[in-house]
Amino acid sequence: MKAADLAHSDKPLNICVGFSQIGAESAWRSAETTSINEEAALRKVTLISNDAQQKQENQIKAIRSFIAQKVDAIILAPVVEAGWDNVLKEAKKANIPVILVDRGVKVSDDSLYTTLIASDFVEEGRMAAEKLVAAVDKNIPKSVSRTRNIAQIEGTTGAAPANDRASGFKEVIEKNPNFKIVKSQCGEFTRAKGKEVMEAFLKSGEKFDAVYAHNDDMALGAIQAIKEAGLKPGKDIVVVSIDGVKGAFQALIDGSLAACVECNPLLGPLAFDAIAAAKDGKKLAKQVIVDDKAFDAESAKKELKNRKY
Ligand code: GZL
Repeated sequence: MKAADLAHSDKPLNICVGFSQIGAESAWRSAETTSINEEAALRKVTLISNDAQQKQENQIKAIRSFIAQKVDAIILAPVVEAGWDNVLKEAKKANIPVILVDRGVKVSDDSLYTTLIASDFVEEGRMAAEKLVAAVDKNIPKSVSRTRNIAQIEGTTGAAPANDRASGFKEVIEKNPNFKIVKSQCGEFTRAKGKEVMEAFLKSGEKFDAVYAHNDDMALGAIQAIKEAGLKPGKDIVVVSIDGVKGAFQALIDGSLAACVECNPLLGPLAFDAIAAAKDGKKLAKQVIVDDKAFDAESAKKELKNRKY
């Protein structure tokens, strides 16, 4: 089901919803939190929020607390894919619908959640790979036969976007025989860790033609490390990332970022539309797919004034 097909209304819901958020690791995450908070106010929803500080056990505790408080629905942004069966069974037993936002889960029975509202991360990885290959081809003529070396900075280990963005990217790179991922390490979706990982890559003595970061915050950290090493991002090393936050748009415009695949975090309206549908007994598809598009310097210049995050 596409996000556009989810019925929308601004009518007040007058319900209580528990929201288990992963944390505040990136600009994208903060934008998502704001979107859910703002939409809750608009829809007259009492929102009980919990910031799990990146820990699954905190999310499980929060969900149990929401169940004890007999909330009408739960919104969950699951930090990792595995380990949710038991607590989601408790929510189901309490007849509380669970709406997953922005990351999926791997469960034994998909009736344990109502729907997942998220982008197609595998497709995001494919799009990022296509943009990276095109950008490197601009820097290195095809007549140069050597392997183009790629460094990958991964998102949180076990998280759906990290797993899927890696697999979509790999699928396309494998179709380009003279491109190779020579280094890959977790940067935890944060700018600081992304910079640290890139510094270590650069100190390893390996030569890189490109960096693929699973989100903008890690890409911006990597760009900082590349500059501090006396190299020119965009020229010496092409950088491509995913999210589409304002900082990335500025990097596209200044040329340090070659391409960025948007992953829309403004999921508040969709989350409450899904809750309204569930409360009305409507059947929802297991995934509501949020469409993404890729940006480069040209399109970023045009679009920057419209960006909300
Ligand atoms: C994607 C989301 C990811 C973003 C990161 O839906 O889960 O987590 O890409 C965020 O910026 O930290």
